[in-house]
Amino acid sequence: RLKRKKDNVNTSSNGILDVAIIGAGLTGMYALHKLREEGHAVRVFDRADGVGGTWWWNRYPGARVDSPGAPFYCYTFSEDLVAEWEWLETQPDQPAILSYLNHVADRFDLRRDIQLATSITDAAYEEDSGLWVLATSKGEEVRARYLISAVGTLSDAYKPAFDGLASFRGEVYHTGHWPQDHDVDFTGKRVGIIGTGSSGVQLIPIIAESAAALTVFQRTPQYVLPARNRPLAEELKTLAKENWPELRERAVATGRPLPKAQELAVEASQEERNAVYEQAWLTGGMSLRDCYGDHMSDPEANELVAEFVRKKIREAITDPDVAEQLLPYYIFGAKRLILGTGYYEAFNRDNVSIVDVKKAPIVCITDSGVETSDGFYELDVLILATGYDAITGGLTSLNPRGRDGVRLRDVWSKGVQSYLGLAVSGFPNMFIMHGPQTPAVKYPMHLGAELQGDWIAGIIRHAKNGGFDTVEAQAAMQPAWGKEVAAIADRSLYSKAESWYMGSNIPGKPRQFMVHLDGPGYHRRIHEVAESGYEGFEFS
Ligand code: N01
Repeated sequence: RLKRKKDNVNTSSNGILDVAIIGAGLTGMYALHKLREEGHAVRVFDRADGVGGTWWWNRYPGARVDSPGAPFYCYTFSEDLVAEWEWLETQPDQPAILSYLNHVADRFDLRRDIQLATSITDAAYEEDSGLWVLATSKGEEVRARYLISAVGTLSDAYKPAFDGLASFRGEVYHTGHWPQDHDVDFTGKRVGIIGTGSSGVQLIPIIAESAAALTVFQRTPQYVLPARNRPLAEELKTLAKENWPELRERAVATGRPLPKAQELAVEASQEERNAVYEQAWLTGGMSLRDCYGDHMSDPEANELVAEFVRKKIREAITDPDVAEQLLPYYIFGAKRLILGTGYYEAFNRDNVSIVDVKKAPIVCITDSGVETSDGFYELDVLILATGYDAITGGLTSLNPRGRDGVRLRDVWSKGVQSYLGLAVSGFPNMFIMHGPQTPAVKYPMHLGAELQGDWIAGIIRHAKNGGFDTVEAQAAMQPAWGKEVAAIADRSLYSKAESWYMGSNIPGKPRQFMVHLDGPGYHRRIHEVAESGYEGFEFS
């Protein structure tokens, strides 16, 4: 556990920060580094007791990175950092990633401007002074010229409002709020887990090893690909360290550091395709999705790969009825693909059972277990692997107030409106990193944070050099931006299923594909906007 440093808070001489950043995850940490380099007085606030954001919170056993894995799941801006850090496995686990982020915090001396264990409880733009006024959980008032949201894309844990949840007398955990101070012991216990997204899938085989009984409450079956975590090959380590600038350049231009397959599944013979699929299945990670170029654009190709996975599921599970329940029938990859280790095999164990809560929904939670419409399951431990109010939840739960006291949640009540996903009209001097209508989770996260952080530093510099105090997105730019993001999504298969990308996992949330799916195009676009003198922004 890290101790908060209370000294050395960096404000300008009048006690006003140039920039307040919310979130000390990988995004906020880069923004701090960059903006401090530019000479700004910056402070980062985070509710956690340590840096690392999602990797600080998600300590459940089995948490590991999924795509793209090491050595590419890292910052790209410093070749020295790349050279000095040793990744050991292809899919580093949560402790490994957290120690990397702690290393970065020390290496770039970030901690002196990070205030931990502090939630921002209110954020309001003050018209007269042109400042953001923040209230913290410590009772402080903080004033800053600029506000940057780096609150994370999967940080606002979603707990369904099950009737009776509070009455459950056993242990209850949400995967995103796993206990920091003790290990959870499943030995000999009757454990229930609701949710089979990435978090549930990573946890299930581990719980199965020690629990007396594990009941998996599944609403939607998933496509789970083998992670095949293994020691990272020396050649890959060397390749990365020796060619970093070129790899980085390719990642910026294409969204991936290594070349992507161009061949089309629909053009391959069945024999060729099967050989490619089998090899990709053996290689693990996201190889199966990426082994052909048309899986996520052509429904026919998508069905070919989907059927291959279904075949693998049938082969992995001994009981055909159980296998049938685990077969997904929607578009492969439209819900985020999952990397698992021994997930399907766990259902062959005598102590693991599956309950289909789409067929027989959960009615309530009682003091001793879960009641569905056709049965009761007595439990000692209940795990909610029920996901997040993704992409917007971190910011809408803060619900900042812009001009005239208007609340962001009201502005977004029928769907997100933004310009470049970076700014919202009516919220001057507020920038959002990895927010909705940006590539966020569909582009390398660290690299995306760096490019957005550099862009924000650029617009602040532009304002300062021009003698302006206020920067604001023009309302007229927003509808076109929204249409552009939606049009890209419509051309892909990602928007053709229910998923947290669409907001459909949260009751009442407007359905809207929230991710800009052309990451490289997005970054070219925001660069052009900067080059044009920030077209679409008003400086005053
Ligand atoms: O959450 P999810 P997650 N009754 O939203 C079910 C990243 N991540 O925490 O599919 C019953 O994917 C819900 O059912 P359905 C990764 O990007 C990365 O697992 O909506 N069930 C689903 O099964 C991932 O995509 C890693 O029908 C209910 C599950 O809960 C993202 O985080 C590890 C329900 C939620 O799945 C989120 O993953 C973990 C209800 N009322 C996560 N409500 C890495 O390895 C929800 N569900 C990097």
